[in-house]
Amino acid sequence: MSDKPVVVVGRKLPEAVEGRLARDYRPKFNPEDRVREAAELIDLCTGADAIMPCHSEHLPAEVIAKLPESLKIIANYSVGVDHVDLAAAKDRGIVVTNTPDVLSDATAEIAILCMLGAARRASEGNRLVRAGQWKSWSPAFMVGTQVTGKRFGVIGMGRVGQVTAQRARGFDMEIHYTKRRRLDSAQEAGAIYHQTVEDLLPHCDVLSLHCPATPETLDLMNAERLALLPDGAILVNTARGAIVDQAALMAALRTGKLAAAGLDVYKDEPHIDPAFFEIENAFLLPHIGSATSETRDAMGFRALDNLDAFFAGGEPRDRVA
Ligand code: 8YV
Repeated sequence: MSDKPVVVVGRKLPEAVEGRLARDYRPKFNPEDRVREAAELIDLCTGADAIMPCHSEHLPAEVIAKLPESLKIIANYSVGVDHVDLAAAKDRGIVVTNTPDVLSDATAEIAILCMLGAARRASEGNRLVRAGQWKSWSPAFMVGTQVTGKRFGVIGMGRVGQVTAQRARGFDMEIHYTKRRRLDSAQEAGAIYHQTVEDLLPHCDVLSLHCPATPETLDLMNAERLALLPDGAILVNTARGAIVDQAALMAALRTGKLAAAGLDVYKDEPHIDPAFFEIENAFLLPHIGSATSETRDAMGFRALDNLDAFFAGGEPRDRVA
């Protein structure tokens, strides 16, 4: 009988990642890539030492309470950890890790795509062409918002926020941000700091969200805060759907208070509110912020590095609980 730790693997992972899992652990893979509900997940964890979930596997307190005594670590294949009740894990002495840094570039690319897709009406244009409905051209045709030289605001100037701001500088945008603790001047790289979200919002021609979903940030962008943005602003969300009050966002898009929104994340994914489908000035992507082959591999290796460190008796680099 091998004494390699048993790892429940949440979803189908890249070949190289599954290869390393098979070499160093006794993995319980998910070849069909099904999203497992709580009862099945708990059942699978019987006798397991670790679980490597994605954000699609939900581990609230009631699930964590039913995990077996043998389970010692939740090594997330994600940077966001809002699908795990960290306090409940901590209470049970279960270590939790995530995969920061490795997905910052890929997510920043999607944030810029969302900004440009929203600003330049990419959904509308794409739909029109594909439907064979592009019949004429005129100077007034599909006029959008130019972002070059405008103000780019960031809520949550962490790893992804900083990389995204750097990419926005490529469009000569002036960077504004808010964060609980101000960055040092090297990290700020000329970005203008605002102490509160309310102070920041009037300065954002484009607002990009990069803060985690926590009870404090639930519906952070509500009707009152959306109203503080300049008329015709653009909202970009590649962080978590929970941060935005979707009804308020849709209202702001319908009235034209916001010129457009570029969204990669939603509440209750993948069952997004169908009201979005009718809103022309929303550029919508299906949570693909980190979906590149390089990044998927890197996320798996980072999660495995955390598992390796833990089972070698050390402290995993990315411990969050
Ligand atoms: C991932 C993400 O695709 O890592 C995160 O927090 O939101 C995504 O980019 C997903 O979470 C993988 O589990």
